[in-house]
Amino acid sequence: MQALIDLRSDTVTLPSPEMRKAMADAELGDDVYGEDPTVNRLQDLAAEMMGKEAGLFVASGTMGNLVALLAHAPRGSEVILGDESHIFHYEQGGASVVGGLVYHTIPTNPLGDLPLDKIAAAVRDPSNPHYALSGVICLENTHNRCGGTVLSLDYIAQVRELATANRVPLHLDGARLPNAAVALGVDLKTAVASFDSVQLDLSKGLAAPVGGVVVGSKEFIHRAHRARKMLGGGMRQAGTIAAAGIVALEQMVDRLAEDHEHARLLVEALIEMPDVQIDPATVQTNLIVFRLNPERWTPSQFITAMREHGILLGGFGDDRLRFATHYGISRADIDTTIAAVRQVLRTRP
Ligand code: TLP
Repeated sequence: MQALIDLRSDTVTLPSPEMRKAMADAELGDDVYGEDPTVNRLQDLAAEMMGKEAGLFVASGTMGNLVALLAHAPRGSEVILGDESHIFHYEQGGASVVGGLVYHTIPTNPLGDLPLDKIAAAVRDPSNPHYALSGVICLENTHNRCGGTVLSLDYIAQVRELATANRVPLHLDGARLPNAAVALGVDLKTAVASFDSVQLDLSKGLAAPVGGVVVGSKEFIHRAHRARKMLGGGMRQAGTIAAAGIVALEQMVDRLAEDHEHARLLVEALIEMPDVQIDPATVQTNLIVFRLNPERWTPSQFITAMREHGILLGGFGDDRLRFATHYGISRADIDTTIAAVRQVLRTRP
């Protein structure tokens, strides 16, 4: 049987041979005592690459965002974030459940940015006792549900100004920050210079098997570290997996350009096809979010038909579908996918 071409997500990536070797050879200790040299090395490397004082290894992107929100925002304060953000949609309201925080959502523009006037209006007047305090503002780069779109440095700088003027910290859900940096043609440090804290996933496009890193000031990381322990994220000999994270940061960032090129080739073919509805302006990195003519296809019919051709793709539970290109996908896989989409769409004359 032919192997499946799995375009559901970049989370399906398997570790590179270099990662497997680094994992086998990793020097280990008990990280709850702060004694795992490999975890410490990963945390220092992540902090250095993102130009922050300190880093923290976390089990997942969800845990990274949660510890960051808990570290920034006092109980009862508000998390200002987009209504299309991953934190709002897919993280089970963790900041409310665990931290007593309130989500204050703002409408998201189609390319993933939040209107500046809406952010400004969401920030509360701290002198008025009717209001909750504003605890943290969150952006997402690249933006998942908007199709892997990239926020410009200029836009981010404007949000920074607003956050500074209102003394509210600014957090980045940078699950796919490396994709954003590659698309912008800047290093990670430049891409996150405006943020107080960042959560970056090692297990998406960078292909490490598990985990992410959170970076920020020493004081912030101290609080995030306490929150991680409360959540059960003290992982003992975690160097076994952190070792792959080091390889991910050192070797896997630049190659993301290849995934972006594959996405571009795929979208160029898709826009020519009948029944496919897609705004090519949203395809800026490795994600392709699109719709099909609803009179002819439901998303689940299309997913099933593609699976019969050995190709997996995902959806958002509404009328949108998603292809994600990644480390496990070759140029030949893209050609096979294009041919399969053509064939499947032809089955409805
Ligand atoms: N995204 C996953 C699914 O949860 C949807 C995916 O396949 O795209 N922030 C962003 C922007 C994300 O896209 C994700 C994962 C996370 C955070 C959470 O990361 P994990 O899955 O490691 O908890």
